[in-house]
Amino acid sequence: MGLLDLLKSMKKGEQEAKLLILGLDNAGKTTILKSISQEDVSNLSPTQGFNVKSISQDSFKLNVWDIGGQEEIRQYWKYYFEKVSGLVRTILINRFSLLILVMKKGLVKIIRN
Ligand SMILES: Nc1nc2c(ncn2[C@@H]2O[C@H](COP(=O)(O)OP(=O)(O)O)[C@@H](O)[C@H]2O)c(=O)[nH]1
Ligand SMILES: [Mg+2]
Repeated sequence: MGLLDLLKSMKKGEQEAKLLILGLDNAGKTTILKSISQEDVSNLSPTQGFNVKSISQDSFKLNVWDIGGQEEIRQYWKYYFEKVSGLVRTILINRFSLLILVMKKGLVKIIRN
C-alpha cells in the first residue's frame, strides 16, 4: 500500500489530507518532497520558508509541506500542525553524529554497570 492509499484509507470520506515534512537543514526534506511529486532532485537549493506540493489521485488531494529547518524558523513549526494527517521527521546522520551516538550508548552502559 502506497502513502496516498494509506492516507486515503485513514481519511475515509474526506477529499484532502495534509502531510508535514520536518527536520533540520540538510536532512533531506526537499528531496523527499520532490521525490514524492516525481521531480528532479539533482539540483536542490536551501529552502527559504517552506515548499508545498499537491498530489492528486482520483478525487483525493494530498498537500505535502516541506518546512525550512533553520533555527529561527523552528519556533513557527507549531503553526503548521493544524489539521495534519501525517508527519515525516527527517534525521541527518553523518559519521560524526553516528560516532557520538555510539559513544553515548557505550558511556551509558559503563555508568549502569
Ligand atoms: N547521502 C544522502 N544525501 C541525501 C539524502 N537525501 C538528501 N540528500 C542530499 O542532502 C542535501 C540536502 O538535501 P535537501 O533535500 O535540500 O535537505 P533539506 O534542507 O532538509 O530540504 C542535498 O545535497 C541532497 O542531495 C540521503 O538520503 N542520503
Ligand atoms: Mg529544503
